[in-house]
Amino acid sequence: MQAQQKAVTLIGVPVEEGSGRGGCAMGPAALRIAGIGHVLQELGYRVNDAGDLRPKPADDLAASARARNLPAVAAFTRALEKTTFDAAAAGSLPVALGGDHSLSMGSVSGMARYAAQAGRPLFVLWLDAHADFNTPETSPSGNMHGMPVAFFCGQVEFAPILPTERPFVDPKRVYQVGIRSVDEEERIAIARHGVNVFDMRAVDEEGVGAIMRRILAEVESSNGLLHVSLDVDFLDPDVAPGVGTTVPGGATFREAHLIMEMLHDSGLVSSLDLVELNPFLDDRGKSARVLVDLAASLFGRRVLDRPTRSA
Ligand code: 5AB
Ligand code: MN
Ligand code: MN
Ligand code: MN
Repeated sequence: MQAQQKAVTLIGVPVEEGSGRGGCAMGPAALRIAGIGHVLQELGYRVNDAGDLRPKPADDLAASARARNLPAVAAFTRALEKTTFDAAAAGSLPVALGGDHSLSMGSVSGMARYAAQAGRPLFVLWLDAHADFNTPETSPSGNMHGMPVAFFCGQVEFAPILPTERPFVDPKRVYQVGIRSVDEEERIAIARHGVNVFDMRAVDEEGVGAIMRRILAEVESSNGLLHVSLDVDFLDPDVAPGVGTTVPGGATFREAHLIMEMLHDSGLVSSLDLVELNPFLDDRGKSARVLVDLAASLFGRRVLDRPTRSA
C-alpha cells in the first residue's frame, strides 16, 4: 500500500451463480462476522463498507449450458466493474468480498480501466488451485467461476457483458501461483497466451519467497499496479475447508502468510479479491478467519519491525 493510500473500500459481492452450487453468497457476511472491517480499521485504514451489490439479472443476455447463469453473473460483473473503478478513482483500495470467482471478471476489468486511465500497466497475482482460463467453448462444467482470467484477458467472445473496446489485461502480466488442477484445453490456452504459472511443484522446488521476489520485481520495474485475487482453494483443504472445489496439496498457512507479508512490504497492491469462501461447507468459521488473517498480513499486520531489504 502506498503511504498516501490509507482508505479501503469493502464491496460485498454475494454471487454464487458462477460456481454451480449454493453457499458462496454467504461469503461477504461470514467475512464481516470474522472481522474484516474491524481488523483493517485497527491497522489504521479508513474503511468504507459499500455494502453488498444486489444487481438484477441482466435480461439482455441468455444463459446456456456453456455459460451457466450468465444473466446473474453478468449483472454482478457490470456492477462490480463500476464500483471497483469508482473506488480506485476516488483513491481508495477496493476489496471485493466474495462470492465466487466469477466476480473477478468485474473487479479486474474495473482495475484494468483504472490502470489504463492512470497510464500504468495492470498485473494480476492469481492465487488459486485452478487457472480459471476456460471459455464457454472449453469449459467442462459451464461454470463461470472457471472463466474469469480468460474473460479479463479478452479471450471470451460470447455475448458482450462489458464494452468490447475496454482495456484487457495482457496475459503475460498474469502470475498464477499454487496451481494444481488444470483442464486439458485450458493447459494449451495458458501456454499459448504466455500466462506465468508457478504450479505447486514450482512452489515446492523454489519456495514462495523466491517466486514472489521475481513477480514483485517485474511489477516494480514497470511501475505497475498489482491486483491480487485470492481463491480459498489456493490453501490446502486442511487450512481452509470452506470451499466447494478443494484440491489436496495446497499452500500452507505460512506460505500464504509469507506471500501476504511480502505483498505488503512491496507497496504495490492496488486491489484485492477474497473469493470462493463457502460458509455452508466451512468448519465453524475457520476458513473465514484464515482469510481475514491473511488480509491483515497483506494490509500490514506484523509481529516485529524488520529492516527493509534495501537498508
Ligand atoms: B475456481 C474447472 N476447471 O472450469 C471448471 O474455484 C474448475 O474459481 C474451476 O478456481 C474452478 O469447471 C473455479 C473444472
Ligand atoms: Mn478460482
Ligand atoms: Mn480455485
Ligand atoms: Mn472454487
